[in-house]
Amino acid sequence: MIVKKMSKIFTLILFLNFFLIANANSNSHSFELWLKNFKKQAMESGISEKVVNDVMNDARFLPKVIEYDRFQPEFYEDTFTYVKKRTSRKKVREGIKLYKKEKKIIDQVENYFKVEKEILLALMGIETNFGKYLGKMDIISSLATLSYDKRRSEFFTKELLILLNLVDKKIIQKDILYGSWAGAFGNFQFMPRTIRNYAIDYNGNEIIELKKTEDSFASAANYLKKIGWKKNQPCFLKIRLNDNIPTKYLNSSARNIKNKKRVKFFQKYIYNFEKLKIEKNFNVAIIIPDKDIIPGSNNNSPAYMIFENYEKILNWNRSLRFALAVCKLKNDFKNEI
Ligand SMILES: [Ca+2]
Repeated sequence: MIVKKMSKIFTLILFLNFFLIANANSNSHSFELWLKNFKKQAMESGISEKVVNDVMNDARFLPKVIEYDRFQPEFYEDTFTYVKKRTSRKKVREGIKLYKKEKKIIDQVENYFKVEKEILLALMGIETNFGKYLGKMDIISSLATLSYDKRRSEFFTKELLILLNLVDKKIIQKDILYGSWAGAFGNFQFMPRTIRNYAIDYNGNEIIELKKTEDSFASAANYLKKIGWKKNQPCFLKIRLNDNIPTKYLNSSARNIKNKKRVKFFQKYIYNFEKLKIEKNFNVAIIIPDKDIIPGSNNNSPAYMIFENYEKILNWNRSLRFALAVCKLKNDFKNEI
């Protein structure tokens, strides 16, 4: 079964490579046409001609970006593997090391924004392994490629326009725009829209430096605060479900968390509920993240009770397992810092 699935994936990759090579020539021609139209659109939206030309003249079509977009390995990992890979002991040790080095500024940010240092460290650890994997892609070309590509053109065109606007206003410097293949930037992997809405110049030197501790931690804290993260509130709890739980109470998609109820409502569906020691008035939902990802998985396991803070991490990145990994790492730090 696994061999069969792997060979299918392999065939898909082969096909994709062939498709990409076959399309490379026609792409470069129509990409130039797209670029011309995009520059016009950017100027019409009010961005100065100089910045549009400065920034966009080096934009290239990057076939690798399309390849990454179509085949993202993490979509195929089960929850256990996904979380374990991203929350290793090594990662906890590295986070503590960073905290000790930058204690003064991180404590200051925690107190000012009322957002725990542990959740900030966890997000940075998951996003970039504490600044070690910031990405080396030319973000302008990544965003241009994804804007030109049909799949999510509208979304990425808006992101690219926002980024040009930030450069035009001298909030972000063009020369440092290297990051992930999907256009995310800095220690916490902010997309342009997130930079515009939540990033701040914390040290007051008039530019936002998201690859540096001061501005990046303050911006991440500001973001969490603004979307409603609540300090010292729980994020998730691993549970064992009884077989009698109706499937309508089980969420497997991060898009829309449904059927939120008080903890006490779910009591009868949870094995050994008394041992959980949880306040019964919290508003919670139940998730089973493997269901839509792993064919033939046991529908009721693994299962988690999720709280309001968990949903804030979904705002940050709409993936059930991403939010679990972040909150698990946060708890690991909590026990050790
Ligand atoms: Ca700054």
